[in-house]
Amino acid sequence: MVRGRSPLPPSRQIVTLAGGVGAAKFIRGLVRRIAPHRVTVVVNTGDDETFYGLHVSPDLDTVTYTLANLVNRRQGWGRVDESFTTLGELARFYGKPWFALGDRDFATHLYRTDRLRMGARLSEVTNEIARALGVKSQVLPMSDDPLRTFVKIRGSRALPFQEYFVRGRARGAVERIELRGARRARALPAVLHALRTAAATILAPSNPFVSLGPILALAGVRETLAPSRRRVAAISPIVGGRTIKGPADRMLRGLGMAVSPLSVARLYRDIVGVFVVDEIDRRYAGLIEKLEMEAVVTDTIMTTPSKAARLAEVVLRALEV
Ligand code: FO1
Repeated sequence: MVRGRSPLPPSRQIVTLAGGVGAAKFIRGLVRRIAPHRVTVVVNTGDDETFYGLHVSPDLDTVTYTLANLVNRRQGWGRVDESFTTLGELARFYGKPWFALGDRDFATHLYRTDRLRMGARLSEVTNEIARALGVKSQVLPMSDDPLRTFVKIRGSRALPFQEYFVRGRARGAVERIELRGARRARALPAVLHALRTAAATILAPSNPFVSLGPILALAGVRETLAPSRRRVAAISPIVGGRTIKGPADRMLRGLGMAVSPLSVARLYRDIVGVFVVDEIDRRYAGLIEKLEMEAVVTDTIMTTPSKAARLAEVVLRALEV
């Protein structure tokens, strides 16, 4: 039997650092190119919020539902075939809701909250939910400790992320992003272990401030990535001067940076060796290489799962996986 050359032992993981919708799209492509059990996803929990007394982890759920093939693909979050009877009934008591929690989704939040009240860690519960939904990849919250992202916009107090993003529709000039609890929160030991032993790490095309920022703010994460940055790739969430989804472009502008892939590359220069930009941004490749990164130019728009898989393939090839 002729064996294909396998440069890596099969157990070595491909680790992806992820926020919500953009990351999930990429991961859907990644698991078409790499066996799902070789994929570890480290997920932002800075967006977590309490609704109706329940612990809601939107990014964990977006990634888990996507990997379970249960996500509402049109909106990128929440469950497919969803109904909103419970939310409608809750409106009688709480008034008109601004955060759309569906009936199927409620079951996840009820289970998570129940288990946390019993004393289970968020990482344990996340694993239980992923297994129950048939997910083969490892889904890890960045931390078991609370870290909450707040966004300060001009003329307002700092708002918890979901209030800024969903209730406020991400409007207003961003003045500051606060990662409350970042100094106290510890990265999950399993996250640091996964980063240390990974075949390669990929920073998904997520918001660098509010999605990947909280993960990278945890002590030990940047320090673990830096020595092996040649095996770390990032995909630009900025394409043609704007984001595909979300407020990263407004945040860059508000924080005094140009809205370009180069600004994002600069944020990652100590930890990333391969930076992937869209063809429309080819002109930045030379400037990115001056940051001692390899610039990879490809189509990064993931309108279909097969386009996401093609992007994953390009990234894996650049990382020599
Ligand atoms: N995003 C919205 O724009 N509106 C919503 O009502 C909303 C509800 C929601 C419920 C559960 C969940 O897991 C995600 C939900 N999201 C909603 C998405 C979420 O706000 C963002 O995608 C992330 O927090 C940013 O990554």
